[in-house]
Amino acid sequence: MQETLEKADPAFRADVLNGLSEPVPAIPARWLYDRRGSELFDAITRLPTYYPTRTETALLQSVMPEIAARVPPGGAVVEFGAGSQTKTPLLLRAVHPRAYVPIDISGDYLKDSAAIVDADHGAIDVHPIVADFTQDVPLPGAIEGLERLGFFPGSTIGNFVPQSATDLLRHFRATLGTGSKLLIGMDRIKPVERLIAAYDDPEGVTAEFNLNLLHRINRELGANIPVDAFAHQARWNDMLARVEMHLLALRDVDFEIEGRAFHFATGATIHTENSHKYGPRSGRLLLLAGGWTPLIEWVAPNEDFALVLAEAERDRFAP
Ligand code: AVJ
Repeated sequence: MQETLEKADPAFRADVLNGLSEPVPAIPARWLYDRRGSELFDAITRLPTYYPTRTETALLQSVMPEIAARVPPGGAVVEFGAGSQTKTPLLLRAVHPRAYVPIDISGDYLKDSAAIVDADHGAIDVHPIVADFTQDVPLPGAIEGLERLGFFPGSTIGNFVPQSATDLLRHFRATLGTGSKLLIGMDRIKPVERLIAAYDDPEGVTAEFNLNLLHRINRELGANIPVDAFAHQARWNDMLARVEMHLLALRDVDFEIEGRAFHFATGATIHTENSHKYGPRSGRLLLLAGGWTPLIEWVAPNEDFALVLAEAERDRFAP
């Protein structure tokens, strides 16, 4: 007990205890991604019904020459997140930057970022930064004067409610500076059956991913949640244009976290993640609201997924 409590991240503890005490019980999605959660998410990206990763990767691959034509070589690519083994090398190979700056709150994930690049990009300087990219991040002096391209793939923007997404985009603008560009992936609104299949796969991997959060709470906060009393649930919220993940109580359940008692009645849920989907105009309006002017947009077959290249224009006195 003593040991498990010592390991607990105080921010995790606070988010869980406060989140479960709210009128609409919810836990911020970032806590889904411990080591096991990240492994499970990785497995999700390979599921037949989870279309976003393979769709975005194929789209990136096909539009790289067009991106390269709009981004001069010798600049700096700043990735918000630690980078993926497949998407990041595609971009670096096409754009030929001088520097690559991955920003992630977890140093663990950043350790692999240098390896992503070093394998076949000896000429690129890697400057990993351990920081929370939802805030302004001071960039290393070494990239001063280099043109900047921000990279935010994966539809991670969809995790943020529009108000936070707007704030996030404004922080990106402050971090990268006026005149910089941003390449961002956004998932599109599509028929509900396909959305639900992507977030409630027949293999049960997303269910395991969601339920892992309860195992994590038990392990790290010394709780006694009966995990089998909860089921994974994926819902489409049409008004807010998002897929929601919940943990649904299958029976009346009582448990304790660090001596605090919680009760969930049958049918009550813990909201664990949002995945907002955008139409062409709502996606571009979000970017504009966050201080980014869309320059060009590429859309995957079936309009399943969009990549937008946007620019942080100088503020204008008049339209
Ligand atoms: C990593 C936030 C892009 O919302 O599609 C996938 C996370 N959750 N299946 C997404 C996720 C359940 C994913 N993002």
